[in-house]
Amino acid sequence: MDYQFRDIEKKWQKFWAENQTFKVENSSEKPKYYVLDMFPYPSGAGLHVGHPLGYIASDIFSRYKRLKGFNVLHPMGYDSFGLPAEQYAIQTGQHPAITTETNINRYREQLDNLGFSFDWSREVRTSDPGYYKWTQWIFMLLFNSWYNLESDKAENIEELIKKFEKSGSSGLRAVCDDDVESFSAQEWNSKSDSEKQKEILKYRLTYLRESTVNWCPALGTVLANDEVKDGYSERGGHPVEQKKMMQWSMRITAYADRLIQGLDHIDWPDPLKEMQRNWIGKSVGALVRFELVGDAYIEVFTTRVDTLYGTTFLVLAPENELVEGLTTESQKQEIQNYIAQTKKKSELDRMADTKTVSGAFTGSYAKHPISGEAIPVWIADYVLAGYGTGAVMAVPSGDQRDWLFATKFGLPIIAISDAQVDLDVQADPTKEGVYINSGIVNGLKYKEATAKMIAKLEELGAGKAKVNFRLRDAIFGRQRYWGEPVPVYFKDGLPYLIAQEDLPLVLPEVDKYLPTESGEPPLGRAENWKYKGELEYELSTMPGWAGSSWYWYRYMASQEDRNKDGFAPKDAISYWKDVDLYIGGSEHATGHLLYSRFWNKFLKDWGYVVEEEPFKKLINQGMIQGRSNFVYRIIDGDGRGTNKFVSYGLKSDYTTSALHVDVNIVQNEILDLEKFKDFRPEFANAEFILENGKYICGVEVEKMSKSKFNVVSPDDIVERYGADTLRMYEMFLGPLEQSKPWNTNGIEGVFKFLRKFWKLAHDDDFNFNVSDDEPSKAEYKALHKIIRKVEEDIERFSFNTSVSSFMICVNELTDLKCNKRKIIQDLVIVLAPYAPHITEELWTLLGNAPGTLSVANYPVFNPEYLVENEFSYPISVNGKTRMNLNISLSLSQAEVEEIVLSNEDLQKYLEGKNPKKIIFVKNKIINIVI
Ligand code: ANZ
Repeated sequence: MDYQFRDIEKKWQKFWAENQTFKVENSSEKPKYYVLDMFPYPSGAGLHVGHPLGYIASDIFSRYKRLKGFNVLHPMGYDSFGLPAEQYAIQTGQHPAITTETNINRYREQLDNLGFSFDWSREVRTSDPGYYKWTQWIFMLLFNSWYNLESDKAENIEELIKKFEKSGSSGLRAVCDDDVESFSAQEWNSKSDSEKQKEILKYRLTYLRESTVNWCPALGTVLANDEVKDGYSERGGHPVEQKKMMQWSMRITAYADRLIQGLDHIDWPDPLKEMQRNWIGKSVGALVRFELVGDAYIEVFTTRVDTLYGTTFLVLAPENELVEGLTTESQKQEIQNYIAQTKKKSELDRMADTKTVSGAFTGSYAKHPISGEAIPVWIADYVLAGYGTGAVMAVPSGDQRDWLFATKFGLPIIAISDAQVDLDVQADPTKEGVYINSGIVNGLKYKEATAKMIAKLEELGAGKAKVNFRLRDAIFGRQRYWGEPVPVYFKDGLPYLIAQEDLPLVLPEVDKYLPTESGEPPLGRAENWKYKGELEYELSTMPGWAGSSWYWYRYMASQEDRNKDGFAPKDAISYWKDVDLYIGGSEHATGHLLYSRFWNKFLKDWGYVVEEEPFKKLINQGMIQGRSNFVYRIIDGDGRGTNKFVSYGLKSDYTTSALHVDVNIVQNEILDLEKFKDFRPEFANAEFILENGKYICGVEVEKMSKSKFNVVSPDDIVERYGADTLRMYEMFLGPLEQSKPWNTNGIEGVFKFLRKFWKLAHDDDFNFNVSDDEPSKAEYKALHKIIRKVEEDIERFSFNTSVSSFMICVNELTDLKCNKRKIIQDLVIVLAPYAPHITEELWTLLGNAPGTLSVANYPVFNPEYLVENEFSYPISVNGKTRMNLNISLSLSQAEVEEIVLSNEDLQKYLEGKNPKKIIFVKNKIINIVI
């Protein structure tokens, strides 16, 4: 039989599903390996060819690991709470659960078509009450926890209460709100219950507090910082404003240091780690107090306490509480005007603007803590209310914005470094010079000056060392319907947890998915929805990141013991421990990937999980961009579109406007005119100016999106060429991490390769035909080359390079007319991770039991088949070994040099230079001197 991919693929997909081939156990003699994909939000549009890229890579890796003798957990599920289903519900009235179910079914069908080896029995859906029961449970655990800086971990809130009862707040080192009280045990014990609750709330790891939030009126909800881009919502592009609201927050800042430290122990892409480091933004500096009249003072956070003598004014954020009291009568109007003006700007605008400064003088002065000089106090919007103390000591000779400000308002500028000759240019005393005009630190260098200044401030009680983080506590509430209800009710205005037995707190039915008339979230519409029939529930729901911050643990529970011990069975957690390989998009760098690490550390503190970091290795797959096609409509003299189109090569003779055309009716840039007329019926009678009888379309690379008509569905490709071809082709497009445009033009090549592979084991009449003869040396060589190559490639996640090697191998074997069982059987195993269907079919044709291919043994590479004419040379550049290359011993020095110098991986070490000399010792070493 010829290669009947449709029948073969359907047959095996059915077999795998019926036999639960990829169902995995939570215990095994084999070592464990956990491969995780970022689970999708099931959108209405279904999958396009870009979505499965990461899934294909992770599936290849999972299948490969099974062949290598690992017990592999490779699950899939759905992040199924979210805005689109809710927006659709608002428009149509259809319950988001129904939309979600439909979309999930479509996703599942599409995923099944691609032959993934997921253990579907472990599927999770974040919107399923059986799942979100545990999301709510984790929320409750956070509510019942506080962060003890002494033990550097989260602890039971009961322990804190015991401490209060025994010794009050003295000696306590906790992460908490700024406004916590100090009290003795006696004072604590005499507080009323609600007074106690109020105080404890300031310590809980999830708490309710008035905070400034990103409010998006058009979406009717609060957005997280990473969901806002340049003052607009990432979804939908609606304006976002700053608003104060009572909000649930998560004290992620308690984990700031551990989140930074943990990055050193995980194998993630460096740019991604750097993004997290910047987002957390650790700053080592000091707090310094500038006294005002009476007991009052302004406290600033500075990373440059060494520049204290260069301080010529203080600047407060316009929102700083001290502003009102500091403003003198004569400055009142000016300050009010300025505050009104800054209200319009978002925090992002304020941070982004480094060129212009504006501000106003309060009329008051503060006292320099060491020199005692009077320092004027200003307000300006370049100082942010939510960072540090919301106040800065301005050092115009050290900081660019302070300098701009001083210049604009005629404030003094004091040089503080002897290297600072020209005051227009900020000299950096950390790098050069010694201090001048700086009292106690004159003549010192940066390090000593910083230490001396802090010591002096401590002595005076006017300051201390302080580490600050840019990271803020994470807002944990949305005024929307389609999310997890927060398991909290209110009594006397204070929040309390519902009882654990009452979990899950199920989403109530509502008549509409909109806020109530009085502006309450949609849950406010639910009728008779009260705790114990009388107490008000919290009406906001959890944010999108709640359900995805722990889902990889839920997969550890096999279907049978889903609710054995809690969110996942203890023995399963101690067996699977963490995710060995996580593949997903880089857009989650500071959202999902940070929140997940936070919850993981928290669960670890409680002993519910065993590893400090959840994802050992992470790879970001690149985006598959769309390849858009265009037709060119001729514009007449009045600028109006005519009913005429000109082919790409002739368009320069006309004025034209480019229109997107559905890429599915274009092949090799040639437009199918009949289909075009169906696609745009308004042009059914259009005239086409052709070149060589054809209409050629223009091409551009853009984001893949419906509106650009460049979406390629995997279903169409699978229908035409099969899933095995699609899988290999997606890998063939280029390195996994790189973004690349989709281009169907090369897919035939991959399809032909698979046919050729099929043909190896079949005669000219397509009868299955393999020989039991002993293979020749050349045949063994071809096989062992590919065994080694694929192993090396997969181990370093270089999937694209394997595909071309497979092609070379099959060509070699075809030339050798090889149909030897021993060769084909091993080749089938090596190719199985990439093309699982065709290989399963051949595996059974070879006489093996159906379904056993997935647990076959990966063939062992035997270097003897390659030795006689190859040597693995260590390649050095300027004496430093950079890599090993296998090179035939029969080649001349010139040929060897050519191979070495054209090696892609070596280029970065050559730094674009022409080698001065190449030292070549046959059978030993190659050293390149640059
Ligand atoms: C004096 C100084 C002198 C500063 C100098 C810098 C250079 P990072 O590294 O981001 O933590 N700052 C403090 N709080 C601020 C706020 N709420 N809004 C805007 N700026 C603020 O930066 C800390 C530095 O940023 C602090 O050190 C402070 O200015 C400023 F030559 O103090 B510096």
